[in-house]
Amino acid sequence: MTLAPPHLLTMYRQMATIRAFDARAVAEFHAGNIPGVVHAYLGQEAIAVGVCAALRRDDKITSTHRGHGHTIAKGADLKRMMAELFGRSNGYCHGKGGSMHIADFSIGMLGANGIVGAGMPIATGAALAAKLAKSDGVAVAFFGDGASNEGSFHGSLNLAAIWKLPAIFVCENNHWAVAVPASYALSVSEVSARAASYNIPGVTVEGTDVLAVYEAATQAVQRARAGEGPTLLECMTHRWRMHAEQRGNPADPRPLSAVEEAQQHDPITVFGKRLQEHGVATAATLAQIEREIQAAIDDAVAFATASPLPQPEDALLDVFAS
Ligand SMILES: Cc1ncc(C[n+]2csc(CCOP(=O)(O)OP(=O)(O)O)c2C)c(N)n1
Repeated sequence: MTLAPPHLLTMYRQMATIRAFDARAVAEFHAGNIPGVVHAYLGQEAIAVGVCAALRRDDKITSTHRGHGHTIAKGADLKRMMAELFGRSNGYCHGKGGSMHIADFSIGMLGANGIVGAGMPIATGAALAAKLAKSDGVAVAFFGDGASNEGSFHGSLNLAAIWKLPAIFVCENNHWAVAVPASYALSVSEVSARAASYNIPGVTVEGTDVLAVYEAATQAVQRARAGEGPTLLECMTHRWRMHAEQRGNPADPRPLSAVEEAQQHDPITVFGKRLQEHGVATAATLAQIEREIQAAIDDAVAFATASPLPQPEDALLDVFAS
């Protein structure tokens, strides 16, 4: 473990915060308190945290429909996020966007996105902007294995490659796109193999190991900042919940043995054990972090609940640029 203990503990705290946030979002959805959709990031926490730990605050990210983890890892405010999920006026989009439209430009979070694959061209544009501004900023696009079959993936990688843009394409391969297995939908066994078509590095890492993700992301970031162009980083992972929460809890169409197996190797529990083995934290330290996170999530839900609904007469506010 080459990182300093405070950094390691921050990574643990962020992973546990994402877990607690989305576990609560799932519960609040089924309690009828969240009117829109919730795509839980449970099980995938190590990817958002490992990648964002390699970034600066002014670096840019684009996210997906499953975006709470990326948003939290980039440093977003839990209260404004929860209020947005609740459709309340103190939320990030004043309650008009919901889970899939959260953005916070002040931390370089350019937006979640309900359109599969749509974050990649946006991140490519942000990387072009950084290059034209002669800054050493980088832009990261998170996306799923399903999105790697979209035209936006191929167009983005090609442009980023020919223009040597400081872009990092992070594929979260959880093996499923809704109910379609990657083993059916992908023409390759690993998404990273597609990097060869664009003459850029393609790397596959264990996406449940936050330090493995961090190391691979750090290399990609160094390469991008040095003007050497984009990287395709594929992180193998498992989605613990069904594609999206649904009223009435219908059965998950996937065979669940792989998920149950993955849950035996929970990325947060495994990382917590490693921290204890290396003397970075005691069980009591981790328990204290968990208590602080639970209090922060309770505060976020209380903030969301107390926040007023948007008013009908404000429907067109914040929709069009003035
Ligand atoms: C362009 C487009 N096509 C289809 C959909 C419907 N849809 C929403 S999520 C999803 C699956 C995405 O799978 P993947 O990219 O692997 O991400 P994951 O859900 O596994 O995180 C689909 C097909 C959509 N929102 N946008």
